[in-house]
Amino acid sequence: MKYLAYMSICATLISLTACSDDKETPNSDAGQASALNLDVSETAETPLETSVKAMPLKARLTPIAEGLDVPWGLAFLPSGDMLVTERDGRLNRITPSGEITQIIGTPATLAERQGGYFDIILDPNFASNRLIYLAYAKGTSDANATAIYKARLNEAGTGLEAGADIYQADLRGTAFHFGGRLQFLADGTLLLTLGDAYVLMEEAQSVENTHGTIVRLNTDGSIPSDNPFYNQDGANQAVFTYGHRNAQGLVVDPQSGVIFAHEHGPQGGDELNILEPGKNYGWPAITYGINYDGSIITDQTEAEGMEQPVVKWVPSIAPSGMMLYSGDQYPDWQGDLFIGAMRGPAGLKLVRLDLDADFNVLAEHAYLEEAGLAYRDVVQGPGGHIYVLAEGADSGLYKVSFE
Ligand SMILES: [Ca+2]
Repeated sequence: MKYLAYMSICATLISLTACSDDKETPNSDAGQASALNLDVSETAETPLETSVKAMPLKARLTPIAEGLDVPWGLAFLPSGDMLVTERDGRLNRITPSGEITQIIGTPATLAERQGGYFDIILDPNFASNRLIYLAYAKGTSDANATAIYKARLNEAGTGLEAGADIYQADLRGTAFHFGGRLQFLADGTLLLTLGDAYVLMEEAQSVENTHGTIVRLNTDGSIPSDNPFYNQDGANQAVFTYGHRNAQGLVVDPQSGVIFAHEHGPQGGDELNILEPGKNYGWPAITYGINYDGSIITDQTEAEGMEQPVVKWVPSIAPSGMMLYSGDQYPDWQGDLFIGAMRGPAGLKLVRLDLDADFNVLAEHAYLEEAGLAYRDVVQGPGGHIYVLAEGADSGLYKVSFE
């Protein structure tokens, strides 16, 4: 019941300001010039739930590596070093003390508008095979696609070897809305989010192409024969779910197998969804958002055969990156979702969704709002510590601590 009340309050908060997900970069001048060692009080996003847990109240950012240009994806190596992509086409290995090595042997990318390097993840057997998967924009301004490059990180951690594309989604003609988040399922298959290219929104309702979908692949790029549309005439066999706009966050709960994806709405209407194979998540037939010019995309917010989000953000927060916390550093937060937000000026924050054991959202909390940074990715590191990639006046890799 509390959750229904929250949904109804949100629905009244339609904003007429622009959504940041189509900007090149978020406001870089919002907030404080320095993000270092800020003491920032936690603010509850929703007043409906007063937590009775004793929990840390102050978030602090400690810089690990600064000066990164649109850092996009972060993966921890077993050694404790981190792999960090920069959107304009660099892959770095960064030590815990902040020493940066640019990795060579990486693929050429379309570093334009929202295109470039996106997410990076390690193979589940990385410890023995040293394989990595990089999602990136491939092609030209008018003919490009999100692709996955698979390669072996050399022993020295300085270069990629034996690299090749294992997958390329359908071609589009804009450099917007590429998706680009990667996640493994427990069965060893790989999910990749794919955007609607901004101008191909209607195609998100078709399973005959990959625009506005999330696809499921084997790690050699072949398509699992138990994909939901594998045997449907005319369908693109890789499609796992559809009706998405531009999903930039994807996590899987290793215990239950539940899959969360969030996506940018247009103006208003960002969503968190729970994915199930073959389901239609509605874009653009149903949405809680409107066009940037204030005009209506559709007055429909629900329809038969289309899924409802478990959370919607009106106005938009431009969500990016997502982590399901499981660490011992903050035991009260085990099973909660952390989500980066990039919509300036009010939506520059790290969001924590307090979930119960059945994945109901009990409350939403915001941190680091005064830092003036946009959070592109959030990852749990060794020891249950939390790390973010941030953009703005002090772009970089930060450790977040709560005191
Ligand atoms: Ca939807």
